[in-house]
Amino acid sequence: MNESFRILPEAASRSAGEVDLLSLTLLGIATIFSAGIAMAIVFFAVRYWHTRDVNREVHDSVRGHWAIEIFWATVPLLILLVIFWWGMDLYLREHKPPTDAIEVSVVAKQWMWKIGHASGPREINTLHIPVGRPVRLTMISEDVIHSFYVPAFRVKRDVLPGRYSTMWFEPTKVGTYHLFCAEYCGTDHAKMIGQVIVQTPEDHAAWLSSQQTMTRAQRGRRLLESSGCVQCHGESADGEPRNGPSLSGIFGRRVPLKDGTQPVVDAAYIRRAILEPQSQVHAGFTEVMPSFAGKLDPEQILDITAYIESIADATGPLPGPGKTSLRDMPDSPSQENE
Ligand code: HEC
Ligand SMILES: [Cu+2]
Repeated sequence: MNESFRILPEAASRSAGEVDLLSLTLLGIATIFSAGIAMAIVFFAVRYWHTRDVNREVHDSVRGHWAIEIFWATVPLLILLVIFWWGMDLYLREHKPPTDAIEVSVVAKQWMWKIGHASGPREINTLHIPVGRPVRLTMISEDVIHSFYVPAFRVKRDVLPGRYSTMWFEPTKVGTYHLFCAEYCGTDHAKMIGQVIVQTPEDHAAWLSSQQTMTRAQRGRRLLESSGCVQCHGESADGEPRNGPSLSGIFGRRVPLKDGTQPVVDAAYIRRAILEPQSQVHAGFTEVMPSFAGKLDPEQILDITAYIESIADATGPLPGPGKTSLRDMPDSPSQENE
């Protein structure tokens, strides 16, 4: 395609083509109707200019023409229903990430994007991803509302303080694409830009292994110790669980709460459990957990969440503080490297 002139940005994700087709269809339909109506106005104005003073009632022969009434009510209805169905279908597909998506966390703040990969590496204003794999972003802001926007992927989603938002896409072309903040967020909003670097799977694997970090889950495990969570959530010396519920095997399951509800444990549940423990008390436990608001930042909470997710299939209490080392951790790549 001609690089020097484009009406639309490059299309580099799986859904980009269909998003373009839908918006061009809408534009086409709107153009046909607007042009048709404008031409009819001009045509009738000219055609009937000389009869403008004639008494209308005499010539009003169109009134009560049922065929026409039904025609111009049903045709637009059908067109609108097709647009509605297509748009809704695409929207729903765009909002349901495939289960095998690569997990990436995004923490926005004035004025930068902090990106975290499940396998450990963190980057700022840059996102490295492999081509041909769906990527799911879990995003949160440290201050005001931002919006994560990658025009080449045709995706944009607000990044909110105090609440996770998610988004997914599947890049289809190797290359470097613009990342913008699409929500005015203060003085340097215009500088809150970055790059999405889509690599071949081999290049991406090489990039990941060149990064040499703990995985997010490993960092999360460390935080459970350094923040004192294991005091209550680990196992005591005599093997009895302590006064907090075990964090093993809870991710993705339902937990019974004191108020009778049974929410599913997801990232948002864990975040609330850490920041507002009194808001959702596990049935059968006392409300002794202190809030960690202001003590753990959003990235640390995401790391802890990654750890709890990594032990989603485990049973029993967390290993006690004395017994843990990184070697005991599930799927730790540093073991292979050693
Ligand atoms: C003083 C003891 C104590 C400490 C310290 C503590 N917790 Fe808790 N935690 C509890 C108790 C008791 C509950 C159950 C009651 C409730 O839900 O508030 C709980 C509940 C939770 C839950 C919800 C689990 C469920 O089954 O509903 C999570 C997640 C959690 N804690 C994570 C943490 C993390 C992460 C830390 C450290 C940053 C931590 N806790 C520190 C006592 C503690
Ligand atoms: Cu911003």
